[in-house]
Amino acid sequence: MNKKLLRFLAVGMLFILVLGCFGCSGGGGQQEPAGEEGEEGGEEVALKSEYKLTMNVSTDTCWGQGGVKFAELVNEYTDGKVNVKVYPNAQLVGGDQMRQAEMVQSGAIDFMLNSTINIAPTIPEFDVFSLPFMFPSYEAVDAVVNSEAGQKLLDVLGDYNMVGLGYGENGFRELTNNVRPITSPDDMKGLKIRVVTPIYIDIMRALGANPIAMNWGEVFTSLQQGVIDGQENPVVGIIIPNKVYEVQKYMTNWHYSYDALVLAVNKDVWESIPADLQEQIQRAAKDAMAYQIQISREGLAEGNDFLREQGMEVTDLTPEQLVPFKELTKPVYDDYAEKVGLDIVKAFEEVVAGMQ
Ligand code: X2X
Repeated sequence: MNKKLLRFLAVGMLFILVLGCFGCSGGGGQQEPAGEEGEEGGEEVALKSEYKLTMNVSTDTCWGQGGVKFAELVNEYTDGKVNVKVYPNAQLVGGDQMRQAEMVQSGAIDFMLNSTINIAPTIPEFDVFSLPFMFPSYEAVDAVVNSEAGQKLLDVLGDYNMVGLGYGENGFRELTNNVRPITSPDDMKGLKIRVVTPIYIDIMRALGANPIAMNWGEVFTSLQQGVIDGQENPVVGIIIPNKVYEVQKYMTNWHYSYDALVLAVNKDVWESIPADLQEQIQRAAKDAMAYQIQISREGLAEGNDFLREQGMEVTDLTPEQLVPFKELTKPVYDDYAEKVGLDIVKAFEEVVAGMQ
């Protein structure tokens, strides 16, 4: 090897080493300062080359499409300066869906588009959305989400080192099973129903079912293998895109629990982003969540027809049929209202009552 070539190689190695160290200095190898000049005072602002967004579901779902839309709009509105990458199927938490909120709180993940169900184990206030039969209609949901009460709940994220950017929608959770049609609580006796969190365990127990807590990633196979008899999730948002109809025979529309989504970001990450870009990200959040809610509601009637065509027996419970379900779950409502905080529950109830 001649001297020139040796010198060239040595310089090259040094260059690679220096670059490598730069990559490490941001912590966990995630941060690569992009060296963007801040507008105010010309100070250096380090944007990450990639901001991670976690979701529990696939990009085929309405929820997942909302996450993808957000990432696209952030890129567009910030002229490519901010790059959000979507990580679906809870892959950043090894499928452990309830850990996503604490990972964003700690800064291990930057953004989440997460169901309030998955957030509640970290922040109990978020169980307010899940209270049984809290919301009689989409109008009531919209009124709450757009009210001061809805905003106050988002603000609670601040106590957990996060900033709420807006609400999306998973939807009203409906019940599917493989054993029999359900028209009264008696029909639920002994059915093994997959749920996520304690409030749903208590609701199912109050109705006589046998709840089994399980991560979403395991549900399809467990239904297929008969480990569980049923599950509950929104029709258009989750049941159809995940082909739950292939492994379930009966569906009951009972609107017993509404599942909101929350788009949030780690507070330190947020504060490291210049104000003009924050504004664009906020705009992207607003537009993406409006789109996400729209697609979650579109085609609900057709969705139920589709499920019938796929061989499911679909039952819509009447207001009279719902009465015993409401009565039996009232103690669960009251118990969790205490855990949520009665001020928040009351504020939600007042908005809902104002709609009727
Ligand atoms: O696990 C579920 O059922 C799902 C996908 O709806 C949530 O993440 C709450």
